[in-house]
Amino acid sequence: MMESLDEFVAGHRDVLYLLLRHYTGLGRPFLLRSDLWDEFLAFCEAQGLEELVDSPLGRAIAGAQEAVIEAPWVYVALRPYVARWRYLRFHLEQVRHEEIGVSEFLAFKERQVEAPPPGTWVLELDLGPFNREFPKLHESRSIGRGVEFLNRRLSSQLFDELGRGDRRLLEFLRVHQYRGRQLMLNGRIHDVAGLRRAVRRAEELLASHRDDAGWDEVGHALQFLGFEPGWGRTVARMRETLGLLSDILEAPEPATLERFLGRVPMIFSIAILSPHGYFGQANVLGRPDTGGQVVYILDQVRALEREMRRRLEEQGLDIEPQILVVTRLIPEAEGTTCDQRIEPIVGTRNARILRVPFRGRDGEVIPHWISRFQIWPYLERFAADAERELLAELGGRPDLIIGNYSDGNLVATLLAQRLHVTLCTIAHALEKAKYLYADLYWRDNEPQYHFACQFTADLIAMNAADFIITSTYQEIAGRREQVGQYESYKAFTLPGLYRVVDGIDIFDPKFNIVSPGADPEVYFPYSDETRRLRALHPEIERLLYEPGLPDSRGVLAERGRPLLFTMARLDRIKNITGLVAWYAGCERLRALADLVVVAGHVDPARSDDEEERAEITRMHELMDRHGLDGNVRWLGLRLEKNLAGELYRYVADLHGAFVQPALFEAFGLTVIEAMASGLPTFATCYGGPLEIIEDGVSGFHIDPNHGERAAEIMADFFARCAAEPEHWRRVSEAALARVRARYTWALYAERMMTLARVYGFWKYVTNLERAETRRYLEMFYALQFRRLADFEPAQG
Ligand code: UDP
Ligand code: LCN
Repeated sequence: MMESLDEFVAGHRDVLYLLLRHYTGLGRPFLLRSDLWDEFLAFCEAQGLEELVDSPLGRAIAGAQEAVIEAPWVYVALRPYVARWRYLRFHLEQVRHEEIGVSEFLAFKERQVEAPPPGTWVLELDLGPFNREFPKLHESRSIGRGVEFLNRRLSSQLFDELGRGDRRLLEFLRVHQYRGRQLMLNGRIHDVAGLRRAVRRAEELLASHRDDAGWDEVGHALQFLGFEPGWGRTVARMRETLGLLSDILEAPEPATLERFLGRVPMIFSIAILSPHGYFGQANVLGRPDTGGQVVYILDQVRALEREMRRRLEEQGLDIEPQILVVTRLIPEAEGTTCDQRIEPIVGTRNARILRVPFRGRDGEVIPHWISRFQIWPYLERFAADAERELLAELGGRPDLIIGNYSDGNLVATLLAQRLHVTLCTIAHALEKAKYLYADLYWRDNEPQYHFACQFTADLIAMNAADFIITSTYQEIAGRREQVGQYESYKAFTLPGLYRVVDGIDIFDPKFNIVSPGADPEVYFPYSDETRRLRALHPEIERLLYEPGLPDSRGVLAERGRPLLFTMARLDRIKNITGLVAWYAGCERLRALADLVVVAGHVDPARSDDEEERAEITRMHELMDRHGLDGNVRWLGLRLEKNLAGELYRYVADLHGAFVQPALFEAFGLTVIEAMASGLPTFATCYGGPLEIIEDGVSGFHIDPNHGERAAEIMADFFARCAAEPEHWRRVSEAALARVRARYTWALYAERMMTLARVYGFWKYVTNLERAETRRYLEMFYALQFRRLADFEPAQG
């Protein structure tokens, strides 16, 4: 691309000059991708140069992510392909350009915000050097399939080249214990030759036993050969597991290795960290900060416990798996259970929520809820207190630590480092991708959002993690036109604080896509008559149609019309007010369907969140201005999930649809809930929904920046369904099929348990420990994070 651009520019200096003049003439220091492209099209049209669109210059601009302008210079960040970056600068007067480094680009960007005195030394964060020797994926389409790659690369490297892999494997099989009870191998096997012999003898011995015989029958003889429990509940299973090991010792193959490791009893207890919110099982959803993450974790826990139990059962171990969700204890719990230290998790046998309070400087317990943007000063102390309580509650170290969101990931990092446990992190949402220029103007945002602190924590955790779970590919690497959420941490700057020149490598095999599901007990198809909760219909009808219902506004004038349904927290980013405005502005859509909004509170006095209050006011304004009360029903309530599940299905009965209009949605659980209920769904093209829905097949993408068009797409759908009822059914069926194939908790748990074992194994047998990186991150934590986290938190 560069060569053809150079060549083109050399032959068209006049065109380049005019274009640069056009850009600089706009008088804006920063141009985003869409600005660059729209202005380019406008320029081509004005100059009568439409053919430029398909020239090397046009292609370069199509791949430009942003430009920084200070005449006569125009600096451009190009992303010609997913996850590949180049930086160029153009000089207007000299009509020339050259490639520059990322550091230079960022320094130029900083200058537009706050110019440091000349010669100021700027801290640059660069993780590149640590990763140089480390195996990396090469192709962007492989991103997010880290474990496959690791297994392939490292199994051949370990067993072929180094020739000492089988020795390490032997050592690894000897370390497994549960509360002092030896598992897998005992001390009778001393070396690899001994292991091979023992496996052969065990296979011979088991050949003469019934398939369904258990350890009580063969255990004694196996122990004599050097084996301990863990190989299987039945002889058939033991034979299979020994067969896998024997294949690996013969010629290691990645798939066999993964299957074998999947059977090794390594994970008996898990600690899941989610410190910030109201974390509970009732009355917490929809509060500021507690949305999908809580739903995700509770469903995840149920699925993981089931999978852990299934595996232990198959391995022949009667061990009760333990999962603890560690969160904050909030004494002023406002009707929730968040002031209780321990709460058993419904739908599990043994999983619990463990709550540990935040403490202030003098050790005093912090009684009130604190926004997730303000909690940073408390986390280090919380990690230390949580560690103590966790160890006591579990009776030892967990075998896996999973962090959630920026705060949970940081605490999980601190714990995993201290306890030497495998660390998995899950972002849920990286705020950097949500708020435009949150990095560049960090100083302005500091009092309300403390983004500098949050991004610093994110960098530390994502680099410390042994593996990272993401819900979609786009979360890591975006797509052709859009930067991935993790990718946006590769290079950015916080002017006056530090500059990140290589913050994360998304080609690192630590990244794995493991998508969540929707609870199948709650979100099932509207056509599943026998399971339907029809008893809830009178309540649903009251919610939808009853005049004067508390916490509601608007009364739908006519019953039985198709409903356009949306449900979300009332954050600005969720763009619920945007949807109401599009609806208001589209007569055709208003004529075809009514709008039902479940979000926030109708009475602003009931909200303790600044952003939410502003959205509530805007909702009322829109309803007043456009006279929406007969067409829009706004419920300022949190729906209990069974009620929400039946509401999705009720809307499906009326051949309605679900809308997720967010400006950006990291994943979007409501999207898969709606689809799992069989509701055709319209969802934002920014973030996860883009990948969940196949546009025009299993739902529709809408662009929140082009609301009129989005409303037209919805109106077209309803118009077509009115004329051709089969259309609704086709989309509904495709939505159901999509969720069944890709988004289930059973798939999730199976994958997660395999990953935990595989990364645990590689961490043990190779240098995945990455001690150098860890030390560098510790320094960054101590010298940078701590300073940023030393503030007096605002309340509310
Ligand atoms: N939710 C709910 N009742 C409500 C509002 C939301 O049960 O009144 C649930 C919704 O069903 C979904 C979650 O809250 O499971 C929201 O998750 P999502 O990923 O859509 O958004 P987030 O809030 O995490 O940004
Ligand atoms: C946070 C979000 O913003 C949503 O997009 C996700 O669906 C949710 O967490 C669960 O991961």
